[in-house]
Amino acid sequence: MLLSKKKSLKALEIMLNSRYFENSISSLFQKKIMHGTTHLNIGQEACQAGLVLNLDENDWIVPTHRCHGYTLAKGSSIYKMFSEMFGSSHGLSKGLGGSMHMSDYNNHNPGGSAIVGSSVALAAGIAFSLKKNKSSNIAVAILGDGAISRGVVYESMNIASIWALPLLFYLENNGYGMSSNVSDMVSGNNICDRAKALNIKSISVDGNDVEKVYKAVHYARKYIIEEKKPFFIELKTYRLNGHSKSDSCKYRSRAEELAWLQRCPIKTFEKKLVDNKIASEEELKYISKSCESYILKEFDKADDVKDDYLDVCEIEEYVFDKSYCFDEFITSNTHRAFGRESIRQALLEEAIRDENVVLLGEDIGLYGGCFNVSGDLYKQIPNQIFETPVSEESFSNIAVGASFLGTRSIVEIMYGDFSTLISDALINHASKIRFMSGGQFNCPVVFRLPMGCGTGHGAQHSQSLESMFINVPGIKVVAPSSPRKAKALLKASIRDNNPVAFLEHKLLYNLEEEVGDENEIMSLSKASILKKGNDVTLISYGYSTNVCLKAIELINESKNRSDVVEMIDLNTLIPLDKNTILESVKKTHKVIIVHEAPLVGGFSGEISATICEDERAFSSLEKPILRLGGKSFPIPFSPSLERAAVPTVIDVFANINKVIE
Ligand SMILES: Cc1ncc(C[n+]2csc(CCOP(=O)(O)OP(=O)(O)O)c2C)c(N)n1
Repeated sequence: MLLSKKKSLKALEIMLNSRYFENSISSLFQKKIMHGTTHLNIGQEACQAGLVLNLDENDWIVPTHRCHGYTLAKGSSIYKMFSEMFGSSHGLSKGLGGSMHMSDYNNHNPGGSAIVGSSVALAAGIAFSLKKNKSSNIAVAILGDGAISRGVVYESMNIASIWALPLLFYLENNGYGMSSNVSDMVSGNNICDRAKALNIKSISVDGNDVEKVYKAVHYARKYIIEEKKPFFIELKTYRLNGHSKSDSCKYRSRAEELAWLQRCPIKTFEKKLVDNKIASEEELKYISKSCESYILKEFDKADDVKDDYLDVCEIEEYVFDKSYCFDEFITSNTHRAFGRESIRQALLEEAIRDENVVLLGEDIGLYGGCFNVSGDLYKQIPNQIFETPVSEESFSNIAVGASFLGTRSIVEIMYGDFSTLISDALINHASKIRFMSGGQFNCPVVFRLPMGCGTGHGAQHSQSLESMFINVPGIKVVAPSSPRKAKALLKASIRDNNPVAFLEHKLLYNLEEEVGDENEIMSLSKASILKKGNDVTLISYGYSTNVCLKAIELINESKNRSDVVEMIDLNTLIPLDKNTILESVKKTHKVIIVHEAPLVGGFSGEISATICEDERAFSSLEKPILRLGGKSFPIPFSPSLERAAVPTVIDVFANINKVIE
């Protein structure tokens, strides 16, 4: 025997608790007492016990959708786990997460990711924070054999390797994805070769033998800490149940299932304990009985309060964290700066103010960033700048994972068009971790997204993609219109505890104006009235505000008046300052909304609905709302066509005239 009696019995207890918990979940689903779906890990318990027995309580794990056993083994309350399965407010995630998202901050577990493979990047983010904080702990990225086909897994393995992160890749090869056999889906015979190719040491181990698993993890953890490098373990195992509650397993034979049943990690370990005279059969029966009755007792406690749900009106609190407050401060102490400089100033000032602030992105070091925004920051804050490989999906999720330990990343995405590649981080993880964890985790990450056309970069480098984010609860969307606002709003975004999509129009970088000093900071919930007027309200955001301001100059000249147009610059799309819009509309009775993003599905639709839904604003309208937006074709390369793709000064001027006539 490799393990002492004490450790052996502890391993057995962990495995039995996991098995009894899963058995009761399975029967509750069969009796239709629980709703939704669940992924059981019956048969894979040795992987959980062998891992957790080696972990320090401050080591982190990021499980997958098949997360119960790890959550339980890491020390979470079984009563709270049952409660979470019921969706009750007593659950680990207050009933907001469910079977796949059992978060437990105190046990260093953010909960599983239901996006296969993404748990790996989140765990790499945690490992990144551990390393940055000079911690001696490790993170464990749990994944399945199905996940090994995801690109984000390789991106993360590569980053973990080049950054030497304290990360254990823990791959449970249970033979199948959902129904697909690993041999049909994964090329080559040896999964570990993939780690080897990325210069990560690896071993493959019998995942049904808890002692062998223990030994492998023991070695791996020591290696990660002493050699300061990641490690990869493949565990060969089998899930005895179907993929989820509704799987009849028609893709595998009963003979195969029976053969693996003979290798049940609990039964084989019990036999070994008896054969080696470590424990008697009576002793084992007693342990098994006490685990079973413990699980039942926890279930009964949860069952008593299973109908205690959060109220719908309480839920909002879990979407955005509102605890960090700062007062807006507009200074009279200003200096001239271009947009790229003002953003750089915000980055530097916030990084100096808070050592948790870090910058992540491609070529943001010596090169200075694609648009020379980071410039020579690499000299001023060398320990807070991290140049990444071209791996958007991974490093954006790394920023999310890092935020669980308090790191506040500002992620530079070279072109906002690559938002498509960070949508997993932003839409599936950053926006939801606070919610799915019942408020235990926040995600203070700013994604800087250079958007917009006018620079001749063609259709894949010129889009305005804000509509991708505004429809996702949990993301703030900020769109500055000028260098001064870019600085003050970026500072506020960095200090905010929520994920922010920060839309920087590329044409802002070359605008120059007076910019505030390090104390200036703007609220993330207030629009600005840039010009007071009486005849029409013009609403815009981002660079389009500048187009509108030029059109207003033309109107003022042609009418010889300066109070025709009331110009509202939104500053933030989410949250939206509805009040400023509605009050202005009630005064002017006419509205034009302008943006560069395509009109169809554009934010102007939301603003229009906001006005129409307010009885007083709607009834005060004297003309239909007029919307100007991008055309329904991709941004063309040809300069004149590029100009024609989005609203121009002349378009806005002509439409103001039309509306006020
Ligand atoms: C990105 C993504 N694609 C597809 C799915 C649907 N899905 C859920 S589990 C699963 C199989 C995962 O297999 P594996 O990684 O081996 O984990 P296991 O279920 O065997 O534990 C799939 C395809 C998903 N959740 N996420």
